[in-house]
Order: sequence, then C-alpha cells, then structure tokens
Amino acid sequence: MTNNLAANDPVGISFWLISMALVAATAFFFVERDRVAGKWKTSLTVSGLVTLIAAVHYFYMRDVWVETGTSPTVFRYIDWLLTVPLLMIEFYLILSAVAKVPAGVFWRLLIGSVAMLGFGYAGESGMMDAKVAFVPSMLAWGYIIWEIFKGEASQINAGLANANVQKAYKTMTLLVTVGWSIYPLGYVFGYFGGGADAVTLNVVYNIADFWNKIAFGVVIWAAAVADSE
Ligand SMILES: *C/C=C(C)/C=C/C=C(C)/C=C/C1=C(C)CCCC1(C)C
Repeated sequence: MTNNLAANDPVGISFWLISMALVAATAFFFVERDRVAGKWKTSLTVSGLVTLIAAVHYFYMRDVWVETGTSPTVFRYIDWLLTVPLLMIEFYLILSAVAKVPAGVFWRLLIGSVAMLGFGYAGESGMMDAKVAFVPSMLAWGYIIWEIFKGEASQINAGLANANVQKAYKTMTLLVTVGWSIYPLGYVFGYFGGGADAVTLNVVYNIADFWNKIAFGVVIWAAAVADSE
C-alpha cells in the first residue's frame, strides 16, 4: 500500500467507517448468541457471518478505492454473491425456528438473488449495456419481493402463532423492499447519467450495505432475545 486515507476522500472514509461497524457488529452477534434460546442460535451465527464476510471485503474494497479511485466492482459483487444468499437463508431460518418450511422457499429466494446480482454484475463490468442489464435485475428483485409478500414464505408466516417471528419477518420484508431500493438507486445515479459516477455509486452502495447488513441482523437479534425471555 502506498496511499493513505486522505481527509478529502469521503468515499474512502465511508469504506473505513463501515468496515469498523461491520467488525463491531460481527463481535456483537457472536457474543449475543449465548443469550438466546437454542432454536435462534443459527440465525445469529448467520447474521455474524454476513457482517464478517462483508468486513473482510470492505478492507479490500477500501484499498482498491484509495489506491486507484475506481469502483471495486469485483470485490463488491463477490461480497454480495456470498452475503445476499445468507440474508435470504435468514427468512428460511427464522420461520424454521418455529414451523416446518419446505426447502423450495429457500431455493426460490436464492435463484432470484443470483439472477439479480448476475445481471447487475454484467451491467457494471461492461459485459452488458448497463441500462439493458438493469431491466432483468429489477425483475429478479421484484420476484424476490413477490415471494416474501405473497409466496409460500408469507403464507407460512401468516399462519404462525409466534408474534416475535412475525414482527421480525415483517421488518425483514421492509428492509428487502425499502432498504434494498437504495442499491438500484445507486446504480441509476452511477450509470444512467452518461459515463460512470464512481463517487456517488460507492457512497450510496456503502450506506446501503451498512443498513441492510447490520440492521437486518439487529432485527433478528431483537426477535431472538424477545422470544428467548
Ligand atoms: C449485503 C448486500 C446486499 C443486501 C446487496 C443487495 C443488492 C441489491 C438489492 C442489488 C440490486 C440491483 C438491482 C435491483 C438493479 C441494478 C443492479 C443491482 C445489482 C444494483
């Protein structure tokens, strides 16, 4: 490494801040695992893995940014490809903690997220026109939203007798719709104005990751603690 973090580099600073928040969140989820009932422990483990994987990627992404001033697209998408399916597993896990859930629920959410990210990567890496790739990626995200609001997972959740799980489920669906909408916005700001605006793109993606990885885990943690008391 030759360059250090500069005071006039808000993107680099945002990479650094979020790295640290992700490290702290990881420690928190792993320690708090001791406090919750057995059926919730796997959910907290997965929350901690999401923030751990992201923290390590953020160290590398910050280096790419500080060294080159360009978007760390490959690291970004490897991180998403690992962490988004883990977040999808959380829907399956919190329902499975209190009900029997067919594996198809998880597979459909997984396929939807891989398609969403695959087209996003194709657009950002130049394999496809960014505006063209945006369309199927949005459709795949729409499919995920449909699945958690109207599909089998939502029907299982509606039939539960556990208010803590239902509350967590509801907040998680909001994060996947409202919280996740920050990503396509970043993509639009980044690529639809002619050329690529790396500063806006990375600040917006970083804010989105902070929110969607840490808050997602906190929602699950809160439900687990409430349900364990
Ligand atoms: C921890 C990382 C998360 C939760 C990443 C989520 C990423 C998305 C929801 C990305 C969505 C995109 C679209 C819906 C269209 C444009 C391309 C993407 C990949 C930015």
